[in-house]
Amino acid sequence: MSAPVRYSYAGTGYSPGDLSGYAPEFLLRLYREMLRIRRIEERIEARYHEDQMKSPIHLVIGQEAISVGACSALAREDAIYLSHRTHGNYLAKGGDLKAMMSELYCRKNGCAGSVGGSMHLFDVDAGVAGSSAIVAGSVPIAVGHALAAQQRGTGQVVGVFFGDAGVEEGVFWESLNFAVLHQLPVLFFCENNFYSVCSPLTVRQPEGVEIHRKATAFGANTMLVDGTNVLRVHGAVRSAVAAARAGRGPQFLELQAYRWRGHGGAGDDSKSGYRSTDEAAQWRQYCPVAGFGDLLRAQGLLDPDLHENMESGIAAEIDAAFEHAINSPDPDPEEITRFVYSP
Ligand SMILES: Cc1ncc(C[n+]2csc(CCOP(=O)(O)OP(=O)(O)O)c2C)c(N)n1
Repeated sequence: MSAPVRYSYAGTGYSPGDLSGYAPEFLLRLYREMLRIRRIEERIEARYHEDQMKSPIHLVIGQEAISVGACSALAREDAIYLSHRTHGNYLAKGGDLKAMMSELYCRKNGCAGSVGGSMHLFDVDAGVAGSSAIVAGSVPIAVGHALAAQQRGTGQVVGVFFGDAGVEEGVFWESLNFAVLHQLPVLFFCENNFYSVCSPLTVRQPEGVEIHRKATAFGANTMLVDGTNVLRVHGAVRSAVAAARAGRGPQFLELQAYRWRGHGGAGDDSKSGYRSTDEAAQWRQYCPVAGFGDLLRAQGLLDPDLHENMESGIAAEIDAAFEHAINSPDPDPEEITRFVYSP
């Protein structure tokens, strides 16, 4: 394999020991949530060519264990901020699917009133406090939210998701420094999928430099986590949440997984040449959803009937969400400039 990935810790696979200490209902919930995200993404992808979803999209297939593992360790009152690759984290935190689909179809009742699209999902009730298409743009906002939580003594922790390119923005390091200085209750979730659009980490960062180690040098508590294993993610985030809530300051987690689809839009981009088909095939062996399902089956926790039941329930929910979005009204033309600021 021609590997641009220099220090992969991901793809360790699932093992029976991972399950110990977890209730079967919780394990099945994690599996169902990952499966649900995968099926929603597949449906979006399958219908994107119809050109009715008037929003750019960034699919999260391959990274579901990060969304579900992290959000299952957060309380509903905790807040998260997202990057442009929003769907998995929004859904895992409890964001409303119908409102998300209406937003992708640019309908009036979309979660951002049709003016945001896929890169600007939010659901305040579920703690999805905001998202930004500007790389690392959400990071200082999340840190500000954590400062407010600390000053008000709300007990809330704030998580912010960003990709490996997020740490190539100055504002990220300024924000991390400020968070460490003030020991803020903020969790930095760096979803390292090894690419920024078509550029691998190898052409962007010096050899031998690991992202989490740079964050350690800034004084943050850091962890390197296999982001293809939902239980490793959950366990790491649970301890990070406990530390942040106990006043031990910001926690930085580098979560490694692989983006299976192209950077944006629908479909596989493996023929475009910036990464090898071998590399993509290697990573597919560590499917976060199938790997966990196989383990649950091997341990007698998931049988064909239960699986079929999950699949049909998810399919019905997706059908209803698409129908809701497609049949919802367009925004009023006179509203189009409502939030536009022009001096
Ligand atoms: C400040 C800024 N610079 C450049 C871009 C263009 N851009 C959009 S997504 C992206 C790559 C993001 O990669 P990463 O943060 O690793 O997230 P991923 O897409 O891999 O999830 C870039 C460079 C942007 N949106 N904002």
